Amino acid sequence: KVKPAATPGSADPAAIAGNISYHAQYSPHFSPFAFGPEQAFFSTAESVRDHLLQRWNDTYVHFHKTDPKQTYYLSMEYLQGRALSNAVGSLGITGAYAEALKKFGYELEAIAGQERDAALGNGGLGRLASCFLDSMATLNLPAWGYGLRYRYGLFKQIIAKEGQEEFAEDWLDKFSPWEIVRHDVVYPIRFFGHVEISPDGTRKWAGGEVMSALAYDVPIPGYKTKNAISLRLWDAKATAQDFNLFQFNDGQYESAAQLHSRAQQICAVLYPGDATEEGKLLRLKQQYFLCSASLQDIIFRFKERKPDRVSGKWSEFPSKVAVQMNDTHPTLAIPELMRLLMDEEGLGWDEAWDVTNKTVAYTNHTVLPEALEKWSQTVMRKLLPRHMEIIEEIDKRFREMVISTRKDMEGKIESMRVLDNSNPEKPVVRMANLCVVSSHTVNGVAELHSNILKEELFADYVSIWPKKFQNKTNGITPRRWLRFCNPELSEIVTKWLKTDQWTSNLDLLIGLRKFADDEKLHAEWAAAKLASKKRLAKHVLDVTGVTIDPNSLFDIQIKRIHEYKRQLLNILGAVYRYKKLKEMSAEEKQKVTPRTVMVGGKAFATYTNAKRIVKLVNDVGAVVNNDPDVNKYLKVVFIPNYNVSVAEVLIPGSELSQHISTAGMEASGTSNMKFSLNGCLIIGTLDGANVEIREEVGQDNFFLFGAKADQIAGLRKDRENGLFKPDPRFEEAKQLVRSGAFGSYDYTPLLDSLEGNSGFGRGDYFLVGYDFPSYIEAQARVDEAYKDKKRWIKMSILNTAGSGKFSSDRTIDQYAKEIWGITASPVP
Ligand code: DL6
Repeated sequence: KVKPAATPGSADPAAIAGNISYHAQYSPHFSPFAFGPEQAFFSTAESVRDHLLQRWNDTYVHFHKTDPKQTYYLSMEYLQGRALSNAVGSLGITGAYAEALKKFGYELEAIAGQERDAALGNGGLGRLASCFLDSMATLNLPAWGYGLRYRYGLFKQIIAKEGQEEFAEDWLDKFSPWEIVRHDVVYPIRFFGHVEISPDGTRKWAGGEVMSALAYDVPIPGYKTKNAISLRLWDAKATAQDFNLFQFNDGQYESAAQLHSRAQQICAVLYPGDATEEGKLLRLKQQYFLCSASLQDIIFRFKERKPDRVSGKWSEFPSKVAVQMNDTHPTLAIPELMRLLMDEEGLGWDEAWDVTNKTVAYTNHTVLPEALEKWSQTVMRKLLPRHMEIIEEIDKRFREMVISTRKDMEGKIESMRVLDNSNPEKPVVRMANLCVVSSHTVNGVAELHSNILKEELFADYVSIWPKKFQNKTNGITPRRWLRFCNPELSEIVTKWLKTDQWTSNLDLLIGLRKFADDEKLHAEWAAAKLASKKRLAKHVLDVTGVTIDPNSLFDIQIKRIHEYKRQLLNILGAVYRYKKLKEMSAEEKQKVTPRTVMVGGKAFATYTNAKRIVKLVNDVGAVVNNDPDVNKYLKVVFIPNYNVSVAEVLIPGSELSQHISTAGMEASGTSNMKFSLNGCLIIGTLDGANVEIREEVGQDNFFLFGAKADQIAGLRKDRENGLFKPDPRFEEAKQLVRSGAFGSYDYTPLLDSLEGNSGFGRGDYFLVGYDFPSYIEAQARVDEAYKDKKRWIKMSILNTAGSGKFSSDRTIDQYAKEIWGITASPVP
């Protein structure tokens, strides 16, 4: 009934309602005359997009005119989650949109819940990239993100009888209202072919197959600023010329559209399985596709902003462009920039190398050997022959440089080289080494991790380039991860700090410390937590059918399932707790702190042990939750299909969260920061960012256990030498699982990975057994602390108060100043 009116960008509820109605009628995606919640979501999102478009255009023009140095963040992953609440919140029009939707009989929250998560990422690395975009926009930085527009996001996880099953996540099932296809931003991308040498000796890549990269822009609004930046996602397509009409009419449908089908494969899924050669080739194609399209676009913009740059001003490039490689996945940006500069723009090697080196920087996100990418030289040469030549030249010049300047390092050269030819059957390119050799700066993502990089993984390079290595402790955006996902707690924070400025200056949270004993604050804090716990309990009931008690301690571990993250330690701890409860008298049970243990996360489809862990959590839950002897005191729930929007419900309702990786193995972790910000206590090891969180919130407000990073190698050695004596409590827990108490599934291989003396994945490589007793003891301290409500709430307040450091605004400000050399450029 609301009159349609095309008044884009208004903040008046009546005008907004008219604009929503306008989109429903004149940007229709559904049959007319129905306006259910789904239609309401798309029309509302399109109406919000009008605001974003205006800002995006203004920002583009402003950057064009002022020509600042700009950062381009290259990442194979972005975990954007839902965008509607974040967009209206950032634009300061949440209330106006809520009121407008009321005119149609809808609540904003319910309409926002219609949106599908954009899950173009896998875990922490992808979510970090999304938090970074939010901070770049909020800090008015000239910066863009580049990624791939995967047709299907990270798989949908369903828990069936046999455990996790994976299904395609159809986030584009209808369409995404946030993306804007740019039909005029198209670049050619070549694969295969050969290198042609012209008479003057110049080399050029030719032949092979060429497809197109087409840009889709997702506008990213800054919080309370006019700036909106771009997440530019590339899609692959072939043209009509690549469609063989003759073959098609001859009934050869598949071969007629071969290139079309190969183009579709490129952006079909994130991380296609790479067990086969085809899978490996596809992943390499994806990486190159991202790098080539992005660099062509960056060069285009460099020239567009000052057309006289077209020739001869390449030394200016690094003063106008910074490229950040998010892990090694975009490493091909290095040889691609070299190729474009030399083969397309006519620069010589030295000049091209100087420009490339001053432009690119690399962030390392893991020290796990299996995650350090290595590509077969044979595959690389076949797919990207010119790039392989360039990589060989980089390798050769690096060796020569070391030999001529650092005689003392000669013995180290082989392990530092970009090319690893140690296995003549399978020579590989080491992508991390290529990044280190070619970048001006390399950083780790938490202090401990950066120190491990400097002292172990990259120690040899440090002696050559001591200034190249930095730390940039990760951060999270306080807008999504407190302001918007936890409105109750946000209001209390604003009320007690007497300002809402903490949303863009998180250090202000420290002001809560002086109220940590205030009883009024305690009452409000407890009420907010209870409201979030009830919302969480409803989610659990909806998705699992299990009823959980909001008065029990909510204990959560949510992250990708991986042996180093040790969900197995958590679940064996719960098994031990269950066993002890079974042995207790009714009277003894009265003294127990009731607990709900929740675990969520996806296991990579081919990671068998991770899938067994998922199954075990589910099996333990099925027994414990239905055991009337204990289920008042313990519930164990597996939260299916963990993603960003599920995290937004879980984190506000959490009281204890587990960050319990084997020390030295989790580069940083970022959910630890989100939990702590929301007043949740951490039980954790001294690993990744836990170390810094504990320093900031205070040792008394963190439940620490476990071996330290510098003990791990020695402990593994001890095990190999048969010196490890397992604690009887650990044996009891494993034995109960082996006994079949949790069903008939065969857990022998999983439990056997905790036995024996050595080897990756065997011999308890992740030291679950070693840390088990101190973990159980730390959990007992948690139980005791929770009984004292006053103490617990104080600790909770002190966690929030100590979270200021972990704003991604702080992280991005440091990248901007210390790596990129860019400054804020607010739209006037
Ligand atoms: O830096 C973001 C994130 C860290 O918080 C995690 O600790 C780290 O595991 C993750 N790294 C990756 C890279 N691959 N692996 N494994 O996802 O980065």
